[in-house]
Amino acid sequence: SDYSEEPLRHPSLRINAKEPFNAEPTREDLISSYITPVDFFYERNHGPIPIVDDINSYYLSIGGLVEKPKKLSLDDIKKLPKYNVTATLQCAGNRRTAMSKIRAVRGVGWDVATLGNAIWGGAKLSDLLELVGVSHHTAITSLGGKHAEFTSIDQCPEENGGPYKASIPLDQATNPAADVLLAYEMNGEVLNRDHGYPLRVIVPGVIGARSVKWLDRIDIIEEESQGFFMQKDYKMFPPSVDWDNIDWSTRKPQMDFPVQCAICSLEDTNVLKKGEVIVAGYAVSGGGRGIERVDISVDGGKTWLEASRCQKSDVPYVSCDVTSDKWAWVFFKAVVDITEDSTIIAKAVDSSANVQPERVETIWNLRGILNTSWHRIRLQIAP
Ligand code: MTE
Ligand code: MO
Repeated sequence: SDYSEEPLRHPSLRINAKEPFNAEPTREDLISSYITPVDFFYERNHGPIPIVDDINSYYLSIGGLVEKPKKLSLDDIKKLPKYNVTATLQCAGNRRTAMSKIRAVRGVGWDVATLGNAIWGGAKLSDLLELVGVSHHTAITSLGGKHAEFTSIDQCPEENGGPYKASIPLDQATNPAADVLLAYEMNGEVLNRDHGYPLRVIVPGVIGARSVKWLDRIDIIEEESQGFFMQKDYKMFPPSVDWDNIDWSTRKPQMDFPVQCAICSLEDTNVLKKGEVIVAGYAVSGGGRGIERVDISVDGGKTWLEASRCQKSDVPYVSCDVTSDKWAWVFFKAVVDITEDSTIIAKAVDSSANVQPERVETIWNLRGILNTSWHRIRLQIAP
């Protein structure tokens, strides 16, 4: 694979793997604004970043089990109604490093910042599918299609050098309310190469792995995509399954993200003076479920207080209303008084009253995905 023409990246990103390039911002940078600047937005790649240098020869093909297959230029896609959707994209591997401390897992190590919140600008997939005769009333096409498969133009070793692929159910793909986007803008700017130029899919509320970058084609297919990342990766296994007894076919590809939160104003271990400490971070759930509550404990879980929550503010440390960005994270904040060595915990509850698992041991899985256990950090009082 050729990594000689990778884009320049912001020097403050923490690089977890160079080739392919995988990096996340610092905790502090992550919560410095509600809308994550493109420079601080994590990157998860499985191969070199493709180059599309002649946009006039770029076409998106839509085919498979449709009656009217089509090839569209970027201009054609831009003629469809444009939507701006604020959505948090989170890698299923977020917080993997902490899970790997229980028992080794396979995968790139990540701290708690493998996510970001952007304003994605583009066309709705539901509008595009109307153009090929697939509407929301036909959750199955006349030719028997039940899933929309996205294929990129990159090359991944896991796909034997072929392109990255993923699929979502047709019912979600054709539903305007699901807000699945073909995005050509990120935070009002042209989508950059790292994040999928010229066109990527954004599937709000779902693990990042389904939001295919550098989109080449969309196919309506009968079964879910048989690609590596759908069938042999990004599935949640129980702690009893290991590499010598794994049967990938027994589990479904992970789609919705469970409820998650992490403290970003502190590191996992801290030495501080006695006094006021700011406990702030993000909370987010999948499937469009909002965050109902964030609980903080400063005594290892004996007693709890409720943090204030905030959306839409560029000043994360000021309490404000949680408004209606249903696909986006909320920031939380609590100011606590620390007089002795402490374990601080944060845990969130979503709008369906889903809670986070207390201990990472109970959700350990061999690929180290979906570590949504209570986030605990250690605070030591400086002598
Ligand atoms: N799309 C392609 N074509 N190739 C990839 O390697 N990685 C996926 C997804 N889409 C990937 C991809 C994964 S696992 C994640 S978490 C997100 O893209 C990351 O998107 P980002 O790099 O823009 O943050
Ligand atoms: Mo990911």
